[in-house]
Amino acid sequence: MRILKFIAMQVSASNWKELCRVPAASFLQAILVMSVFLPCTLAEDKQDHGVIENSVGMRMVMIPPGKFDMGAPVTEVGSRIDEQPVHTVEITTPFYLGVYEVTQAAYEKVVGVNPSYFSRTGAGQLKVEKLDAARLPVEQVSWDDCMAFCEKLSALPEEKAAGRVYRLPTEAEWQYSCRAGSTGPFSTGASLGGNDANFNGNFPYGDAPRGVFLGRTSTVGSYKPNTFGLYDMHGNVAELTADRYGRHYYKDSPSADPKGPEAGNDRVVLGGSWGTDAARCRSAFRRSNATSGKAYYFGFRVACDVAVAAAAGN
Ligand SMILES: [Ca+2]
Repeated sequence: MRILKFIAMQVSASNWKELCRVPAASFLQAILVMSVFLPCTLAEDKQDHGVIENSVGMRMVMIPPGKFDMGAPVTEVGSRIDEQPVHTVEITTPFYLGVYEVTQAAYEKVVGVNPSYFSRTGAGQLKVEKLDAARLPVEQVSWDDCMAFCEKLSALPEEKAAGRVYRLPTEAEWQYSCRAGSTGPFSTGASLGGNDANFNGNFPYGDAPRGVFLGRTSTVGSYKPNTFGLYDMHGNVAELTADRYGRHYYKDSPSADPKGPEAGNDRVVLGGSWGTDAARCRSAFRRSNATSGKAYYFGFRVACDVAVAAAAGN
C-alpha cells in the first residue's frame, strides 16, 4: 500500500498520459525496484536524528539537555538591558521542538481556520500568490491562540494515543535551541545576511552584505538549519514562548530550567521576523507582547516532552 500511495503522489494529473505510454514490463520493474528501497528510505526519514512526525505532518526534533550562557554581553552590538547579565542556565531534560514554525496547513488542520495575512485569502495574498501558502508559517496568532492550538493538537486521537502533549517552549528552551551550541550573536556566527534568514536585508549584521527585503513570510525551511536541525529560528516569524516577560528577570533567574516571572501580563517573543533588522534576530534578543496581541510577524513553534512521547513507544 505504501508503494502505491507513493506512486500516486508522484504521478500528477498532467503526467498520467506519459505514464500510460510506458510498457507494462518497465512499469512493473520500477515498482519492484522501489519496493526494495522505498520502505527503508521512509523509515529512516521519519526516525533519523531523533526526528518524529506527528499525525498532522509536523516534524519534531529531540533537543538534548545541556548548559549554555543565556543572554548577551554589553559588548554584543545591539544588546539591550533586558538581555543582561549573561548567566549560565541548564536545561535538565530532553524535549522535542518543532523543526519548523507551525505552518498554515498544520494550523488549519488542527483549528479549522487560517488567520494569516500572507495566505491564499488573507489581506497580503498578492505578496504570496506564487507560493504554496500551506507551507508558510501561520501568523496573526495571539499567545491565547497558541495555547488553544496546543490543547487541540494534544487532544487529537492519534496524538493522545501516542501520549504527546504539546506546549510552547520556555524562553530558556527556545534560546538554548536557537543557539544550538553557538555562543555569538547568531547560530550562523558573528554575522547574519540575506542568505542566512528572512529578515529586512537592508539591515544586516556584522560583516554580512546588504540583502533582499522580501516584505513577507517565506516557506518554512528555506534557509539553512542550525546544528540541532531547526529552521528559521532567526527571522521569518518572531516566535511566542510560554514565559511571562520580565525586563530584569535575568538578574535573579534560576539556573536550572527557568520558567519566567510568576506574575505579569506580557509574554516573551523571540527570534525577530521578516520585518525586523538582523540585530533583532539575534539569539538573545527578546521582546514582550500582550497575550491577546496579534501581528503578521508573530508565529510560534511547539514543544513536546520526551518522557511523555517515549512512554508511548515513540
Ligand atoms: Ca522564526
